[in-house]
Amino acid sequence: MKTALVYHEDMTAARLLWDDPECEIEGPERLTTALGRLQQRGLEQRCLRLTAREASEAELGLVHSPEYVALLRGTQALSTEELQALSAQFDAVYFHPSTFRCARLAAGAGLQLVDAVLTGAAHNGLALVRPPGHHSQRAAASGFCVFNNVAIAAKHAQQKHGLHRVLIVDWDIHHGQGLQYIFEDDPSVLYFSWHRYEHGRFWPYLPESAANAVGQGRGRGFTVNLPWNQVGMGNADYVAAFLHLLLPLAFEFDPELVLVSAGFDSAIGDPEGQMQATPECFAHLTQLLQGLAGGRVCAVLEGGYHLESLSESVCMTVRALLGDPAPLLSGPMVPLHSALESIQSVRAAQAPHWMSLQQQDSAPAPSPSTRPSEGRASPLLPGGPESEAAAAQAMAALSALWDRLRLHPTPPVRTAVALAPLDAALVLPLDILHQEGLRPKEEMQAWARLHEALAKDEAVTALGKILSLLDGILDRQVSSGLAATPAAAVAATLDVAIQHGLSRGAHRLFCVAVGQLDRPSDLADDGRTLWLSIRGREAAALSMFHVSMPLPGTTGGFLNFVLALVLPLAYGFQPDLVLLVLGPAHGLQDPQAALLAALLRAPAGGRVLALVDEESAPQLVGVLAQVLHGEAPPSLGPFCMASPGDMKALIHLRRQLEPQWKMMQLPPECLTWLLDIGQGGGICTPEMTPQTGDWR
Ligand code: Q9C
Ligand code: ZN
Repeated sequence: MKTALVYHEDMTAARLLWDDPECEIEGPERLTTALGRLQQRGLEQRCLRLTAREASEAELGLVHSPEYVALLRGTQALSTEELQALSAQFDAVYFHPSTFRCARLAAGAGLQLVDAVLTGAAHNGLALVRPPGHHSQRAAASGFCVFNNVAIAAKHAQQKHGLHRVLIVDWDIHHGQGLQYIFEDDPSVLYFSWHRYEHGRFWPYLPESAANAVGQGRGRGFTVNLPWNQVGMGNADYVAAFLHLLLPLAFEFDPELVLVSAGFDSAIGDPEGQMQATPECFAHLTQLLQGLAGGRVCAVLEGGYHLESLSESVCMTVRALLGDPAPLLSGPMVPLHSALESIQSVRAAQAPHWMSLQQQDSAPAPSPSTRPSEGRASPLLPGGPESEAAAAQAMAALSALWDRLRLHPTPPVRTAVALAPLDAALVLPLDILHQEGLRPKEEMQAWARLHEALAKDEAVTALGKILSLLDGILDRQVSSGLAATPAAAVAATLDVAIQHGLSRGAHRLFCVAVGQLDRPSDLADDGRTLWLSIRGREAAALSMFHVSMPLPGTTGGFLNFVLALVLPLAYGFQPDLVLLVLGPAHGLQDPQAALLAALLRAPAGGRVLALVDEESAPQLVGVLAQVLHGEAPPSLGPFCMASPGDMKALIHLRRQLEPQWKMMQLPPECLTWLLDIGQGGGICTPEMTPQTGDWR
């Protein structure tokens, strides 16, 4: 996996030359601190280092008017007084004699990154740039932004590389109104932005930053605005926005490239955003996006003004791009009511334009909350800008958190396999620890006596390898594993693996069992294991830790099931380990199995052990090994809407489970409404629909 890191130190030249409290936060130390931290963590050294080039005037012309480019060219020769007077013509902007060069390098860095990824020189990457770009418009600078780096990169990807669908994810805490204006009538670019909004009372104070701005003309539905109406949004809110809004649309859109307007003023500690998401959250967001576009993710720095928080968040983003597993998210995974209201109002506004939202809810937007603003009881919540003690306390808590993270370094081996030699040969080359039967023979024989299916020699040998692999994961020597066992022994092996994991001190095991596999009958329903079986005959939650559901029959149904059920369960449960078992007649297509394994890595801190039967095709085994290793899963193929039966099953489960599993939540009024249309107001009982393939 190659990750490009594009930079040029000349981008540190521009700085504020006069007194302006609004602009003083955007300084050169933003870049030097972030880069320094990447070096300190050994991350910069693992990247393909590229020196930024200047964008040509023709390239700037992909987005900006010739007059505006000429105006900027002219700033190089202006006096400080003239620069200050010109700056005052724009909103929250300052110019410096080096601004034109810096801004051309910033735009050029984005182009170089896109070229590296689309020519295959790199898989993904980050451009560390300033000035930022997403507020910049065809003929206007705004909000520290001069040229719209990401917009230019998107147009370039289309014109020079022939791409048809580009997704822009703007996770900066300000609305990238420049990006919105440039692409609002363009259905080939899907623009998603979340932003601090507070019902219009936050900069840039635009009505078009609201959820009901969905694009114009043919571009309707290709602008997605998620306004946050309260400060204090955290990890649970950001992940919920991805699972319940961005990712369903993004998978349906099926982009060929993902550009991230990667502003980190949405992270904890930032004076602009006043949000609470911790740096690891950006590793999760990045990893979730890597399921799209064959992993072609290009992140370009936008805002981020708290140097410590910015630098850590940049490191987390680069770690995820490099394929390292994301650290577990800290804090309670319970979205704020205000966040759910925002997400739901966007789903309602976008439902006419997206199949993936249609059956689930074309529910009316919830009426605006009359609740007083909520907060989380958290030592990390600063008391406001004036509360210095609270801010200091928050920073102390942050430092402690990062120290804890450093105590859990990435395991030395990323993926280990226990496979027959022939299969292993197909899966190489990876940094593989090929496990031999390292277990005491007596232990294996004891297990074999208990399980008839394990009595055969080869099953015992396989089991020995699998238990060693499990130990490797629990001891943090190995991140993820892939193992094969004879078909007849899958269930018994899983049973032993669960018992072994629990006895080795795992606190929470999440078993995702696909195919004809029964839940071990002696498994205690004590919250230490969460059992999800797929291909259950019906959708049923026998307890909050014992869920079964039929395998959905279409791409849309499968995606709903992963995004609305599997990942919310996983994020809520915070497992030590995920056991993903593909049992007899599992029915998953290779790309589906790969996506499931790839996405499950994020909530599990990378600790996924996939268990397949020995007869599985080498292609399946190969693609599972690759995604567990951090490579991107292949595309699921064309999007087909979920069948009504699959939707009903999902809604039924969500209704049963969401009181306990808060990450599954949408505002209550939405699901009630759904059940009304689904069942004429009655209780929803799912019915099986035969899997007849695509349903339209
Ligand atoms: N106190 C970027 O993050 N100032 N630009 C707003 C509110 C402008 C932010 C004033 C903030 C611009 C790229
Ligand atoms: Zn910003």
